[in-house]
Amino acid sequence: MILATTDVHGCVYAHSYADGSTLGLGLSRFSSAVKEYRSKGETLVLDNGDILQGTPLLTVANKTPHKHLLSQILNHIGYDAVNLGNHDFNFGHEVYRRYLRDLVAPCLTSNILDHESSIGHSKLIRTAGDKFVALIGVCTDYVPHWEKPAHIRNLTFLDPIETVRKEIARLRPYADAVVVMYHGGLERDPHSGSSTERPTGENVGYVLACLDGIDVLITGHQHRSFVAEINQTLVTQSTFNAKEFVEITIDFDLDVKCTARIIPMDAFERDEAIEEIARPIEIETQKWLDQPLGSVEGPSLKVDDSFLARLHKHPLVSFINQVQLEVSHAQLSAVALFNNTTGFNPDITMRDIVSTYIYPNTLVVKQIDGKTLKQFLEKCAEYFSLRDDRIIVNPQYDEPKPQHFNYDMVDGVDYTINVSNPIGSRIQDLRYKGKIVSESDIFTIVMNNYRAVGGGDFMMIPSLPTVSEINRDMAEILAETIQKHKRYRVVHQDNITVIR
Ligand SMILES: [Mn+2]
Repeated sequence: MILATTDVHGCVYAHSYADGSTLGLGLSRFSSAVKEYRSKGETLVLDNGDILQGTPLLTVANKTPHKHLLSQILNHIGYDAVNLGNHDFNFGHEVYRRYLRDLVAPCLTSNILDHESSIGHSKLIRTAGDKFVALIGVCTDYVPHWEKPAHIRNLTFLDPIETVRKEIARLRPYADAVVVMYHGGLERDPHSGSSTERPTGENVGYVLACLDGIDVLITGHQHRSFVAEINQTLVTQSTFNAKEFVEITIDFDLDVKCTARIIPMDAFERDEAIEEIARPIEIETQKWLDQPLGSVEGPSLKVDDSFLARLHKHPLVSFINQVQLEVSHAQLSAVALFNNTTGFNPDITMRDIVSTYIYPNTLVVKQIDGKTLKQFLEKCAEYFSLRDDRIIVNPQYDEPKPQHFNYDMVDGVDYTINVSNPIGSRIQDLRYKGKIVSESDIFTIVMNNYRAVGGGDFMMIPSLPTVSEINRDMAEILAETIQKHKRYRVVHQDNITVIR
């Protein structure tokens, strides 16, 4: 039996850091699951990456220069091997190196080179008496399209398809079964095979599944749940935040027969032993989250309906842009509301900030001409579409993966999005200080580092000249701003009109 987690995103405890409510997720529950399976028989436990980022607990743990908390937890659970995901590079070299150093389980990731040598290596594991399983791990090579250059300095990302092909050729002769973990998703529907996205190379799981010689392909990254068979390869993906895991059975009698099921984590109780290991850092995290920082004055920054918050540009957007403009001295500022944003109460604590600004982003100031600004806004305007004459969210931003964080709203200019017009010609009446923007006008614009390297397929952005970089976490910048002012005045800009 194999149990696999993917996209755990720092979820150890079964509670919400936003409001303390109990949730049916977390590695603490997974630990109980592993104990139960192992009491019944041999069980290999694997993780497919994106584990180091996503909760305040991990933000604190990553900054604590001791034995890495997650390594201690994975050691206790008894993981057999891990793979790395794109978010595992978010805190730089020191953090993922410390995580891997302190982990008993080997790292499999063989398509990322650190100074010419591979971060991880494939493994042959003996199981079921005299059978050998080859474990191969690769990560999407799209990481440089999202990550801060400093965090991936001296790293080389090789093509996952070529790497897997080579590893299969090398190990297949010695293995009874080949299991590949790929921190990436599927570019096609797993059942029908029809294309579901532009072929950027971010997700190549379908092509991988079609390679000969793989028995099981464990995917991730898209936070989806499915089990499918593609080219006689069993392909799985379980969703994020340790809400589920995949249970895979390999039957070695009668050739090799593989089956899998997605198991919800809420079927298992929390394991006190895991929570005990995390306790010191959890206490520190809760203290940090409850720090009162100050208050904001002006319109409410609470988000009740996230569709309306984007359609009518919520004051929360004005607030974040206002802070970005102040700290960067740029003329324009772009920001998105992340998925499931709840916003701020008037008295703001660190808890409000980290549950609203969930990514460890920094800021970059780019120089942009009027023509490219228009292209940028046109790309943003793809977010909306029409159904029965009503404005809705373009379904591509919901399925297969929610990507509401790719709808940026720009302050410093006024503009109208006409959703009735075809994609690419929806921006109207684009003005800077009342004057229509011409193609040759030049501005400075501040945005997060993800967007600055083109994240979300904003292909017009990376080649723009960089004016400056502010290498501090945006959550930290927001906290400092409020702390400095005690009472921070938000001036809402009603500058974006969405019509049909
Ligand atoms: Mn992920």
